Amino acid sequence: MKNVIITGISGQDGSYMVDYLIENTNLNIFGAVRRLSKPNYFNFQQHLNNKRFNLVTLDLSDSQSIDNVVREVKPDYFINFAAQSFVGASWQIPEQTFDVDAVGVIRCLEAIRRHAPKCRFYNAGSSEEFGDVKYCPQDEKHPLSPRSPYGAAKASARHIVKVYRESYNLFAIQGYLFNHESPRRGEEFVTRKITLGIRKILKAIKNKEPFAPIELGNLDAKRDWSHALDFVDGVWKMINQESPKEFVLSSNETHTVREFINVAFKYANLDASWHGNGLSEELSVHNHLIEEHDLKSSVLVRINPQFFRPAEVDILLGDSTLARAKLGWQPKYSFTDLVKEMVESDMANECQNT
Ligand code: GDR
Repeated sequence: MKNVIITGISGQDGSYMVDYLIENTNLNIFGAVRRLSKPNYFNFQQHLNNKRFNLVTLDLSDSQSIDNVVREVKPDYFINFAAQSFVGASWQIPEQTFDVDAVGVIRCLEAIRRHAPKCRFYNAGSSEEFGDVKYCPQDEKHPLSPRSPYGAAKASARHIVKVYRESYNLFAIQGYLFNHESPRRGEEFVTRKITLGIRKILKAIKNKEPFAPIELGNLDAKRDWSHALDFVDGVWKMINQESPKEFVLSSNETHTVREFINVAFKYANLDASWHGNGLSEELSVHNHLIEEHDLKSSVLVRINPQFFRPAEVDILLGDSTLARAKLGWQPKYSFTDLVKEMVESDMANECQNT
């Protein structure tokens, strides 16, 4: 039986990849987590008793831990979803971001080169590598021009993956993944911050309590959002090609943060409208609802300059034509399906791990 190492399994992509491979393959899965004083098994607890699932400790900032696991497991596949993945934080912790997201990839490649040179390696790449984009939509030929320490680290990782691929003849690739979300998305990312904020507001309304608005930064940023479930399928197809080619995975649509908010509030059945401009822009509940529900507050969303970034990627719009044609990859979720699922999941799960 073949072995796969997946890192980052407590997070969104790693945990969905475990689900996907348990369901669709007979691989032995070595799910890697970093040692934490308070372990976080929430997203993969459903597999803990599965004979095909093995939990291993591995830290991208520690080459010994990677070397040990790769030497023992001799993987056929290594899928690296571990990262400091929050762009906003990468200005506060630039060295740690670079160490984990770029140098950590060298550590994985070195271990593979020494102990499992036939192993297929996938590293999570990002549309953030395109940065201040030169043309729309962005395809595989778009130049790398990152705007954040995170984007710079991922672009460096891309170069080192190519260097190892060519120097040692490794099957090593880094896809270009545009934004991808789900009910398992981390709380600090804008989509989940919005859907969790809606949950809090609805709860307050139900309990006839006042509520605090959701505070956000740049509402004009445009992103190409997909469902993470579609992307783990794309990554699995990418790592199983005959030759190591790197593809864009994207929905091929772009929406502003403001549009995401509008659709999310629609699915929460809260009639609302925007007022004001710039830093004073606010989303408020419609007057008829204030009277009907005897609301104690009315502002749902407000701008907080704290959430603006030192440098922003204004627009991302992917072109995944090649992945669709060459891998036969076809995403199943639309933008509205995604927003609906996230809103409904947070409304239903009042006592999740958040
Ligand atoms: P992003 O995701 O940086 O695109 O990276 P994020 O959800 O953090 O931001 C998307 C856009 O929303 C704007 N924004 C806010 N963002 C956050 N987090 N919080 C806010 O309050 C807020 N207000 C506005 C941001 O400025 C930005 O323009 C994600 C990550 O998953 C990366 O790891 C991945 O590589 C890329 O997607 C593709």
